[in-house]
Amino acid sequence: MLKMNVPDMTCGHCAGVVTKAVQSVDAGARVDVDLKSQTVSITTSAEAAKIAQALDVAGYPAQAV
Ligand SMILES: [Cu+2]
Repeated sequence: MLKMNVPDMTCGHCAGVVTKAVQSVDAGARVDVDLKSQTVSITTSAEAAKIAQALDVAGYPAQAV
């Protein structure tokens, strides 16, 4: 499981965009967003770098925690 910090994620809309961005890399990824801590837990076999890149493109730069 990957854990990423996404500091620009502040509301339900952001959470939806982030979830879609992750699932554009791996449609079967399980994405758990915690808005309070601005972290995303992702269950996927995709590379972390690819997911980080997709989040970047979506406007939500992420850092691995
Ligand atoms: Cu938002």
